[in-house]
Amino acid sequence: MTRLTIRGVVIYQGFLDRAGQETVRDAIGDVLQSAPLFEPVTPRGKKMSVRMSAAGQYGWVTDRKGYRYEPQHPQGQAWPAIPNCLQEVWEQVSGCARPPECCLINHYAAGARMGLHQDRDEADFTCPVVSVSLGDDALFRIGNTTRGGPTQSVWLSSGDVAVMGGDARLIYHGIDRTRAGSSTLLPQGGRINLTMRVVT
Ligand code: MD6
Ligand code: FE
Repeated sequence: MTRLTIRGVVIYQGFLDRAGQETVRDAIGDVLQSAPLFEPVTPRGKKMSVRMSAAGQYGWVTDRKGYRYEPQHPQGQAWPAIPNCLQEVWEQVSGCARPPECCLINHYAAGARMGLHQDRDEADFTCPVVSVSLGDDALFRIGNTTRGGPTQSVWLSSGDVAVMGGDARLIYHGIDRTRAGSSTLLPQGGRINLTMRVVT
């Protein structure tokens, strides 16, 4: 495992070995059986290129009504619990005494991307956001705590964990592109990114 810090974002490359990645992949497969991926729409009505779902007490959703956390899937059911294997990752890297209340699931098919954004819909910024990457490699762009200015990019691979906390908690970041076919973890290909957060 290699640990690097870019602009305060701590990246553990190879945090999960193949068996650990398979455990998380299978647990998320179970979550998606009861909370299927959906196509989020921005408040301005633009379809996002990722599909989303969530686990935990809250899921992050977006539609014409805005960005927010909701205790239920758009179909009306409660979100499934956050799998233990992911809670363990949180305990190992977050340095936060509180457990995660949301594990957001982002699925990237070939060509999907995520524009530069801040994660700022949570009430308590003293807890970090912890991300786990599965499947295809993705080019992660890290900017500044205000919009604009220079950015730095790093490839995230399957099994990598990124922690955005402290002074980096509100940094702008996004995914420019993925490398289709770079991983054999997901049978249908693509990439899954899991981000755990304390919401309240
Ligand atoms: C992604 N990640 O890797 C998008 N947010 O697909 C995020 O938006 C993110 O990696 C907060 C903290 C870490 C992240
Ligand atoms: Fe984010």
